[in-house]
Amino acid sequence: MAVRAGLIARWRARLPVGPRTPVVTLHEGDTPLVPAPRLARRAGLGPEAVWLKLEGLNPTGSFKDRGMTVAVSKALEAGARGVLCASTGNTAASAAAYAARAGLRCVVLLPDGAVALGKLAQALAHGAEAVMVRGNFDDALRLARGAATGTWALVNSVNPHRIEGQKTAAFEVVEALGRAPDYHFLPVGNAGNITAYWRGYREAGKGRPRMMGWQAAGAAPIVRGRPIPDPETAATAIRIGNPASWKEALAARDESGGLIGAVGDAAIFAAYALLAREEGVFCEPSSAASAAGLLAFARRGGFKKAPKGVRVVLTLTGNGLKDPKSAETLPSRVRRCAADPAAFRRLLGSR
Ligand code: AN7
Repeated sequence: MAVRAGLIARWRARLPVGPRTPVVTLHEGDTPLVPAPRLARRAGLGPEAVWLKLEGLNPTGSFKDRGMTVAVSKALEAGARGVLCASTGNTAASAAAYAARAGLRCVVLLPDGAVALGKLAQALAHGAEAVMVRGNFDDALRLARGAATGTWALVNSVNPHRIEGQKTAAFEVVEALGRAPDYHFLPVGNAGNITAYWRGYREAGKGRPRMMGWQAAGAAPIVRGRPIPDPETAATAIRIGNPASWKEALAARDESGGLIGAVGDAAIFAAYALLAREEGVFCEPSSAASAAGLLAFARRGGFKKAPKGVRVVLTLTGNGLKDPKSAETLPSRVRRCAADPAAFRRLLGSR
């Protein structure tokens, strides 16, 4: 089989597709799993303990493509004329790209003023019709669910085909490590992805990690045990107050012996900077919630009883390039220089 043929080609037998399903693919999946030795050291673990699943290297720059290839293929098979979603940005970018490829209309409902620039640019570039909702993601999802009838297919993660596609990330992790990791850290927003990984690990049948989900402290309904009417965090991808897969996330947590915790924006942005500076990996702020969660868990002694040879995987869900405004808040060093060799030499010599 061709390298990176797309995840339907690769995992067809484990996905809800048949011989008549028209496959809409951008050859998503097969993302790298890279070691993070400096992050591991900061967590008090050995250099081969912590691995990063770089989902930002999918075609539209996030893990959403795994779900979207299946959801849009199934929508086309069912005779849909258009796809519809609410989104904090990445789902919209992915839906727009796959809809463009399938020749379907795409309407995206976005919380007005709370979507990262790159994601909006992607959705518009692919020809999606954007609707800016005066409200948050939860309001937008309510509108989308209410309107998804007839020839409109809803491609949010309440669509079961999304979860099916996204579970393949767990298959890849198991393949890369030879077994499931002991812990899997990931950010939690609408809680589709934690649901998908947990299903994937169970189906892969090579061990079960503790599922370690992380919400932003200002948008942590699962941690607080109640919906948050006005979620707030600069990690806009996970600015969600009433996750659709709440029950499934609790099941993943409890069946795996894991936890769902909260990390503040300061910790999220510190982890975002650390991954970029020390590991050479530029993810978006929401993705860094997994690394912030790892450090918080380690600091409170979570790995005290961890076996030697413990394996920890973090999903970095989206690419840092999606959110240039957040990147501008990172400590940085910029100087101006005349277009003159002597001036530049002087500048190089000074710190
Ligand atoms: C980078 O695009 O909800 O818990 O509408 O974009 O499965 O929702 C995005 C979520 C983590 C949370 N990291 O995953 C959307 C949307 C990134 C994200 C999450 C999202 P879920």
